[in-house]
Amino acid sequence: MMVAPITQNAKTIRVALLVCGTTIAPVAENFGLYPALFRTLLLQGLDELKKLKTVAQDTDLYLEGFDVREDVYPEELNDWDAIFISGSASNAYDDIPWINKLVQYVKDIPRGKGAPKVVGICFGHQIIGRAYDARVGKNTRGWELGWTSTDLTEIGQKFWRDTVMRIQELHQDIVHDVPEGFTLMASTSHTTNQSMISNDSTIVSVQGHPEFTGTIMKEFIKARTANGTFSKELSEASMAVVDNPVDNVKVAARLLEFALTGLDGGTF
Ligand SMILES: *[C@@H]1O[C@H](CO)[C@@H](O)[C@H](O)[C@H]1NC(C)=O
Ligand SMILES: *[C@@H]1O[C@H](CO)[C@@H](O)[C@H](O)[C@H]1NC(C)=O
Ligand SMILES: CC(=O)N[C@H]1CO[C@H](CO)[C@@H](O)[C@@H]1O
Repeated sequence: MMVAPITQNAKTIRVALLVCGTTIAPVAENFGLYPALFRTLLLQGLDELKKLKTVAQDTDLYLEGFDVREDVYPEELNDWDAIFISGSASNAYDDIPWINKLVQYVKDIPRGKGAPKVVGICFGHQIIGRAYDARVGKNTRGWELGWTSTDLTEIGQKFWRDTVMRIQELHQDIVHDVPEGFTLMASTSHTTNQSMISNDSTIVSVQGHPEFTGTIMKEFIKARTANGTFSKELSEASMAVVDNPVDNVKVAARLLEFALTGLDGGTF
């Protein structure tokens, strides 16, 4: 693990990624593990913010992964602009030590000025749900898989600056409630709670995977169809639309902007 070269340089956006799982071999070989996927995504988001002139042209991104399954966490929370929580093949509701510790860690992250923003992706979204006392569990509708257009709520439209969020999905677990003090931002008919924001604008979560492209998604579909996780029908239906356009870069840009300002900055 690299040591964080944290500087006082305000032009570096600092993201600590809590790594909760691994990608599958064909994805790891070609695109890397979660830190590499998130670095690629957020760098694209940063380029978008530069194009929009939301950030200075010499703004940089520093992202470091912390393997929370091995009990590795950032040392100093205030070193970071945002704490991202990754996806995982584990169940967010399982009563096992590393997951229980992660839930407690998320609960304990301070929520004031100067504290890092918190961003949960897929499993990370569910960990945030659990940390704030929502019920988390399996969806009776089964897997939501591949390219999906999620409908944005009024607050979601303001935050994500669109009417839909098109994103790759890979989950059967869901957050059953919107926790108290949070607002729903996106829904599908399969999964109501696709994205949430805390009312104090310090925590945002997304059920889908902005770090997955269609190419990456295809590898997951192939591997998990081969091992019997996905039926042939589900696999074929997902493969048919897997290359549809997604909003990954826009989502990344908004998450970085959120990391820098949240609502206090008036950019909501
Ligand atoms: C959070 O915001 C939502 C939407 O604005 C509101 O319905 C809800 O009552 C708020 N919750 C709390 C605890 O303030
Ligand atoms: C199928 O593979 C995935 C990893 O791609 C793994 O998480 C899952 O447990 C496997 N399922 C079965 C039934 O082997
Ligand atoms: C507030 C809200 O929309 N809650 C929903 C979250 O998702 C579950 C399961 O899909 C719904 O039953 C809740 O109504």
